Amino acid sequence: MIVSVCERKSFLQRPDQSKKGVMQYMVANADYCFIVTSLNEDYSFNRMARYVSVALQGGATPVVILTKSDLCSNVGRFVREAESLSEKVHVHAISAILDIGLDELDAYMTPGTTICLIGSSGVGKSTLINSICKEEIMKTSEIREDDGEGRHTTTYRKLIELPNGVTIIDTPGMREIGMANVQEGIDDTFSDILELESRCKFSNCRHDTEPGCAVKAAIESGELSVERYTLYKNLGRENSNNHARKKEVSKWAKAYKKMNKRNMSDL
Ligand SMILES: Nc1nc2c(ncn2[C@@H]2O[C@H](COP(=O)(O)OP(=O)(O)OP(=O)(O)O)[C@@H](O)[C@H]2O)c(=O)[nH]1
Ligand SMILES: [Mg+2]
Repeated sequence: MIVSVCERKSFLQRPDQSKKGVMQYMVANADYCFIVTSLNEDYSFNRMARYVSVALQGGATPVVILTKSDLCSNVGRFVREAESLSEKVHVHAISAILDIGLDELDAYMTPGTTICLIGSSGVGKSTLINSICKEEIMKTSEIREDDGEGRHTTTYRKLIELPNGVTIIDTPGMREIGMANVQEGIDDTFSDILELESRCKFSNCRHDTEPGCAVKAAIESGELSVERYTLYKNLGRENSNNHARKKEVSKWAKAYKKMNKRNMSDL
């Protein structure tokens, strides 16, 4: 029985890889989105930028959790790099196995808060949840030895209500996180670049050959790295390509509907 329908305050979605132009809903009403990535082969700055953009677009606060710090000899470098992604992002390095850094996460555990965990398979989402709950609620399993990939142990979303009033949502490991309908989230993640663009002499500056270009000046002075700017552009391009594809699909859907109507009236 549906008792009431509450207003949705956040909503994370990504493009469905198997159906072009269709969005797949991941989770709703999360206050914090724990973006879980392990400090081994899984670590990817590009992927992190994607997750952060999706979280910001959806209205959840992105928190990057770098897991398996016990397997990494240079944790500080990765923390600094993750922090450099966006001023909107919080970063914590933890080891669930050795109980390192878990106390830093207490700050998010306030009654009434909802936290979702997303990331690739095998990064330790369910292990972290078990550590937070101090109980084996979720099944976990070893990553594959040959390529370090996870085994997709969690196959459904699970909402866990803790006695302290916190709700945690575990999700199945994701293979890919594409960009679609997420331009605001990308802009939010790379707000420093937007700020630079606003300082260009011409409002329609393409940051190419125009004089008074603040983006080019920042790249030349080392304030902005080419890699960061390229990543911003590439994510934006992918997003608009997917949008275009969506439009194309709806164009065909409309034509199909029209054709069906005509056929019906012929009967
Ligand atoms: N060394 C080390 N291993 C860890 C840590 N956290 C998790 N693991 C191991 O990583 C493997 C995968 O952990 P899971 O918790 O099943 O990963 P998951 O992200 O839930 O994976 P899916 O359910 O497939 O999405 C397990 O063998 C864990 O014991 C950690 O902090 N350090
Ligand atoms: Mg799991």
